[in-house]
Amino acid sequence: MTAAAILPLLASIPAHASDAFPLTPRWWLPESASTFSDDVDTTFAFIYWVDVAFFLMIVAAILYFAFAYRRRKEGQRTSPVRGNHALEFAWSFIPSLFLIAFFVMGFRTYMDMQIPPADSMDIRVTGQKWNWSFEYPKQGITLSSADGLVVPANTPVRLTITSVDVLHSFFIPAFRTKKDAVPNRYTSEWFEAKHPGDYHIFCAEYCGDDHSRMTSTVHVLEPAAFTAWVADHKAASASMSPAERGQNLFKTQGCAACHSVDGTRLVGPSLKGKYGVEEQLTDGTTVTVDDNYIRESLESPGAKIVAGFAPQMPPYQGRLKDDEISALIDFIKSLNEEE
Ligand code: HEC
Ligand SMILES: [Cu+2]
Repeated sequence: MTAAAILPLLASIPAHASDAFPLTPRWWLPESASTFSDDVDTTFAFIYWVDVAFFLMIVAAILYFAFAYRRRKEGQRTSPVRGNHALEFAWSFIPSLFLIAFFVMGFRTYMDMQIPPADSMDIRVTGQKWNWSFEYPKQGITLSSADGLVVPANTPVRLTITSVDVLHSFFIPAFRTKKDAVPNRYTSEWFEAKHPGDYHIFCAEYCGDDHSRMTSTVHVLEPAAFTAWVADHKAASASMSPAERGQNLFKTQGCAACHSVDGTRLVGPSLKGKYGVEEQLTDGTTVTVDDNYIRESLESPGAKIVAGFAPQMPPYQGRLKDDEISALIDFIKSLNEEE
């Protein structure tokens, strides 16, 4: 077979590999919910079944040869094999056709996954111990892990991902998409969800104590429902009091991952009823929890460490604006009134 014969053969591998290969084992994979997830599964399944076939052929050959050429008499030798060009050509050429097919299928899907369409909607994803925050630059909305990532169906969405502390990895199994969140660097991934629904988000990079709780959900809405949601969300945030804004920041800035507001001890102390209380510090001194102490806790958390806790809090210096710090203080204050 010449190159002229092989090229049309390769071109005939369908762009959407899933159309060509019906043996994809859907039952052992997560739901396939993005425009390229079927292709990822099919590429995987094709490689898998080819491997199964070769495995069986090789094991069968091993068993057959072991039996056919077993030593029958003491001192018996088999005649030496001097080589067989036709056979050697066949076992090099046929597998290399499979390798080329793996490459073409994999490369096409990889390029699909790497290159977001030009009209993609942008969302920023920021990982931190142990929260994902989702920022919609055009819509002016910020969401936390607890809110989830809200996106329209049948619309390409491009995520620009980073981390403020350690390595995390943003993983949506149903969309077959996963990218590292790296401090001081942006990575990106994109997807187009095929239909409305809720899908898991995981952090796929071990990142400390509460790594396993660094989960969230993608809420895929019909495009019209998404537009309505954006309008509702903006109206609701416009009418928020400072304490309510603080409550929102408390979620989107990841405070809620380490601080409860109901008295439960997490990685950090609960902030319920904290305001105005005398706090015992590790160096034996005490401090009153007031506006200045809270501000200092945010800007340089290492300055005063609460007794019984590890210095795990990340500094928020430069990440929170003045009015955001004030809103957070108002929220922490408001936790006293609720009692
Ligand atoms: C990665 C976990 C983590 C995150 C995220 C975090 N904190 Fe903390 N925080 C701690 C820990 C642990 C302590 C106790 C040790 C210390 O004093 O540094 C603490 C202490 C504090 C204190 C002092 C509490 C006291 O009892 O005196 C305040 C106030 C506070 N954090 C507020 C916040 C706010 C507001 C945010 C979000 C902007 C936040 N923290 C984010 C872990 C965290
Ligand atoms: Cu993580």
